[in-house]
Amino acid sequence: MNSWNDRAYALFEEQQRDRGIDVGEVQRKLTALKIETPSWGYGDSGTRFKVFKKLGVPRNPFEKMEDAAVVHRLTGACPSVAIHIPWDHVDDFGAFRKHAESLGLTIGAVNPNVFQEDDYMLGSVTNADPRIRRKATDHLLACVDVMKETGSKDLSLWFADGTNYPGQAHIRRRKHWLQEALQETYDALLPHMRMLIEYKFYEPGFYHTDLADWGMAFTAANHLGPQAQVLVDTGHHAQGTNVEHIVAYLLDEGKLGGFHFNSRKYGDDDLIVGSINPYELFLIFQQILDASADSDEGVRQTAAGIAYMIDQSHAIEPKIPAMIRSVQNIQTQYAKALLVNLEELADAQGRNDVLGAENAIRKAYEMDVSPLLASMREEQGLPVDPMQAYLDGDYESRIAVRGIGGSSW
Ligand code: AFD
Ligand code: MN
Ligand code: MN
Repeated sequence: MNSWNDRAYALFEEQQRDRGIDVGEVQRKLTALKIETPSWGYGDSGTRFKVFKKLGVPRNPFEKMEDAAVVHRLTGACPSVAIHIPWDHVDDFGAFRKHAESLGLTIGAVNPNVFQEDDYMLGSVTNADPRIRRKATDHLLACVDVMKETGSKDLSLWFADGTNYPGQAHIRRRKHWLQEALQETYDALLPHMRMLIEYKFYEPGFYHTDLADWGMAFTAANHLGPQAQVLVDTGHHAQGTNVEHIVAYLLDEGKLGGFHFNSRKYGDDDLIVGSINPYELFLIFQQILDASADSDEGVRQTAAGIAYMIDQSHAIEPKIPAMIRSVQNIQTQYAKALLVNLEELADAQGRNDVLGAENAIRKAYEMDVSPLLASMREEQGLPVDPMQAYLDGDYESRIAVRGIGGSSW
């Protein structure tokens, strides 16, 4: 590192040593944090009002992998890519897997799409028409078959199913139809696979959504069994929801399977994670790190098995830089959470020292972790500033030949 970084790191290490924090251990855990990027985050996407098409976005799933490989090459933190079916349907998933592997990537979670065909206007697995429920369930089963070819472990389920008006549909019958589809799909999973059930409190259903909150997803997962867990999308909660409380509860119940990271101000805005409320992201990681140190092995295992996935729609910002920024924001808040002295915190909590416990958390959040991030990247032979490294490079100009017209789907 340059002399400034060296001096900053030396001061940082001394500051942390004096607080009982082992910076070497912190850096090891920070290096071990792997973040899955979404194939759909590289293609054109937008809002229901407009998709602003960008020059050079991928024209096919293979090119999405090439863009994802750039993010991984510059950050060292993104070795897997989630795919979305049929947006990422290819004739030969074995060849697709080999293409990803040739780029230093693996194919991660498989996301079925049962929300974009006309048949699904009034619901997919909860549709009153048994023909449509069958069609949707068959798609879920087909995605399990894709997982067998891509070597994926996680089936990541989100349903747009919901209604717009009171009385439109029978909510309890829909609950049973949903569970039937989940059960049939769950029974098709191989022993190493997981089903991650995602919830969302509204949109596109504006009156009710069949999987509207963590409790419904938790209950559905519990009815299925140990290979079903909950996926927390950080943008899927009503205003003011305490997301880190949900995370703590699901961790303690062994049912936190993963995240879809993004930021929200008002709705499911799919903004760059950590850009609106970085303290929430820090507090989520603090709960995970607390669970990682828990005396209960099951809680520790749940924390260790979390899939950290980004799910964002970069409507106005350039795709690859937005993904790099997202990864940097995740690493920054995780690094800060690693600086919480858990013994100091537990001691203050045990003494009902309100301000002491709050301070034990907040002061870690207020610390500058840039020397640690620089050291971690330097030790891996990575650019200390991955964003600047991308901007200084020529990848953006090289992919311009793709023209305009690529899309997420
Ligand atoms: C939309 C949904 C949900 C889902 C994602 C990918 O709100 O978050 O996980 O699309 O299918 O953002
Ligand atoms: Mn999501
Ligand atoms: Mn969403």
